[in-house]
Amino acid sequence: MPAASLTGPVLSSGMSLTFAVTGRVSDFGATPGDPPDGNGNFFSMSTHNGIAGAAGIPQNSLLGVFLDDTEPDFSTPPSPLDFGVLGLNFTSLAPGLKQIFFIGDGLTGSGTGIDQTFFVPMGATRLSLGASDGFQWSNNTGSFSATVNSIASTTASEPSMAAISMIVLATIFTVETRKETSHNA
Ligand SMILES: [Ca+2]
Ligand SMILES: [Ca+2]
Repeated sequence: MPAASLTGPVLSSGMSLTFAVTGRVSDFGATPGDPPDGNGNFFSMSTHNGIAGAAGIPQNSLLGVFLDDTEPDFSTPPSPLDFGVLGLNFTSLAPGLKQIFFIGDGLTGSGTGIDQTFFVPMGATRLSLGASDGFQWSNNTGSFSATVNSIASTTASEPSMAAISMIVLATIFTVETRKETSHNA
């Protein structure tokens, strides 16, 4: 179960998102010490309830998943993303519906680098965020706070080298994510 969600008309296909994430968590009830990029340990999440897990996920990192309006387990899950292959420092990522993806601190580095761009998949109406945990969903402490910036793409009215321009909307969403739930319970 996700810890925080964005829903409604704030999401649309062709939009991209960036994230600014702060906070620290612990997956075993200790003083929260792990930042949004995780703690350097990695694991794989299995697929549950129609939502694809993911491989190469940092323990205690911030993750997301896009959903449409349908119940996820009513359709076949997609293939899991493998962040051991994709890496964590990508400049952009285009996750599909129902594919859990790594967000971390939203920067190409850890606490440094440039904003990573996440493309909203076709049909997405919901974005859920949560921490990856490591084991046992009931013993987590701390929180992440994510500010989500949406960027709408518009097609230029005449052909040009820059057919797609990006416009930053004024809309900024702030969501709290708590470590009380996880995707691998
Ligand atoms: Ca835990
Ligand atoms: Ca990062």
